[in-house]
Amino acid sequence: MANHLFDGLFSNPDVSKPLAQLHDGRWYTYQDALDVSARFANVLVVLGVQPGDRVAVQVPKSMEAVMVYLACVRAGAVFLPLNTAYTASEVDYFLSDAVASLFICDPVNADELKAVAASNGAKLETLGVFVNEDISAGTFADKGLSASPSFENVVRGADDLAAILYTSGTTGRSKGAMLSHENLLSNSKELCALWRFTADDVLLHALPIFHTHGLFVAINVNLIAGASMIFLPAFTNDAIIENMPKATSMMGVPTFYTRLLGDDRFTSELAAHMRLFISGSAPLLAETHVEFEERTGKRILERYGMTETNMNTSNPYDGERKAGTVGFPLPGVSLRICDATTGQELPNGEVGSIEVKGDNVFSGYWKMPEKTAEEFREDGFFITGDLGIIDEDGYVQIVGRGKDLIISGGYNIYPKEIELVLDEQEGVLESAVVGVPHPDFGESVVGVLVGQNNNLDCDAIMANIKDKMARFKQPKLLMVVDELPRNTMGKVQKNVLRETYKDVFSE
Ligand code: MLC
Ligand code: AMP
Repeated sequence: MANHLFDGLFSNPDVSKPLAQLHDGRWYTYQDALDVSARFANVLVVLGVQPGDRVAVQVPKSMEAVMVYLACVRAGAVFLPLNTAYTASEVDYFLSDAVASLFICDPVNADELKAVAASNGAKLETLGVFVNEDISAGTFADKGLSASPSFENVVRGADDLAAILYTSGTTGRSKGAMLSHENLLSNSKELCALWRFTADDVLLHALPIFHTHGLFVAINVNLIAGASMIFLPAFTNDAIIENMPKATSMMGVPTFYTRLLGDDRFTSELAAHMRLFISGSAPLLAETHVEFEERTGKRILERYGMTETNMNTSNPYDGERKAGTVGFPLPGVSLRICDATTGQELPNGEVGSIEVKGDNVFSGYWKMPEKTAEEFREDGFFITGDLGIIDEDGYVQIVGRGKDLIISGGYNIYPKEIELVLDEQEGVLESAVVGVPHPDFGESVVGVLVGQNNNLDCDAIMANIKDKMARFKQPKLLMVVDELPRNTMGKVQKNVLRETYKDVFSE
């Protein structure tokens, strides 16, 4: 019986092929993936998960975690991955908003998260990994070992929900982007063809798997191609340099590339056999593109996407990969540049709001019909919040953001969420959060505070916000000022703050 996404992902007939080489020396074949995801799907059913139920998952990167994703697809459940850096209070919001029926977490965090799951009516399971029987006893993975390796997939059509991925918003409240089977499948099929992935590829996988890039772009493309991955627990220069000789391709955020360029062991000899380096999730500086080519003789292929839309554009595989651009709209994606206020389409060469439409675009935000309506035009185009132009050769260039967003090392941070927490701190009258250039993360967070009196204790504030938000969102620097710059309407001039603090991380 048809399960739209699963059938599309596993259309490669050679099940004996390796799917992933793990850092602990284990291998997963495609047959292993079929067996383990079936076992896990059976466990989901035993735990009472019904088609359409949300299964929230916050676990360290592992193949078992990938199998939970596939098991959810097979069981018709909605997969809801969560950044491992989220604190208990952040997890609480996601479980409650999504009304998750099951929450799978890291055994290490189970004690802390037990109450959070219980108060939201979600069953709690710990994932466990197959590598060590002692630590896996009683876990979800352990239950999988005694379940059947065959499972009749739940029938799911193109429009059925496959996943909800939360993205923060300008109001400070995270929104769940609802992604259907077809949103995910159509996009990975296009990318697989465009980037020429085949069963001969070996992808160096060092991205986290709780976001679109590492999960849907990397893993789905790999599965459709019938390719293999070297599945690393996280990005480090050491791991990449050690494993590159066995790989053909890599996907990364710009920080991966700047870190590698800062390492003398990353040479043209090391990269000579590599077929493809792809970058996305944040702007790749044109100078990084140029430096990379000078070092390796390879041109990084930059593409542009977002959680709500999967991938929208890509530089070409064969043609000119133009530095500082994100290439052309993917086949099946309509992209236009519009006047942000009137919605009027603008001619090429003019800066405006980037809007997209296609099978890749999500259906809306979970339980937020009004927010959804605000971000779609009447003719179905989604307003990305990014500002761009289409150049004379048809390449899309992102020139800024209409939304107040910071992208740090590929992670999105909405200032409002941080400001709300800073404003609550003792002695703080008001705050403004901006992103400024950072040599490693591209952009980094600076919090600018106005105190009720003259003795704000920034160290105490940093200590106090530790448990309130994920580490990557916390300001890397707090500055105290007498007053925030404002325009005549009273609005904080963030451009002035960005200019004032633009060199704080490079000095
Ligand atoms: C880690 N830290 C960060 C950070 N990552 N701070 C700000 N921004 C980040 N991205 C914190 C750590 O907690 C640590 O805090 C300190 O900064 C230094 O950490 P590190 O050891 O140097 O970082 P590392 O663990 O190596 O991680 C850096 C990274 C990682 C770049 C490898 O952030 C990463 O994998 N990013 C990829 C994000 C991603 O996949 N984005 C895709 C989104 S999908 P302390 O406690 O030491 O002070 C999307 C759509 C699309 O955007 O188009 O793809
Ligand atoms: P996210 O919500 O985490 O999916 O992040 C999506 C945002 O990342 C987009 O709206 C863009 O602002 C940004 N982004 C993704 N890819 C690129 C890129 N290649 N260049 C510039 N910005 C990008």
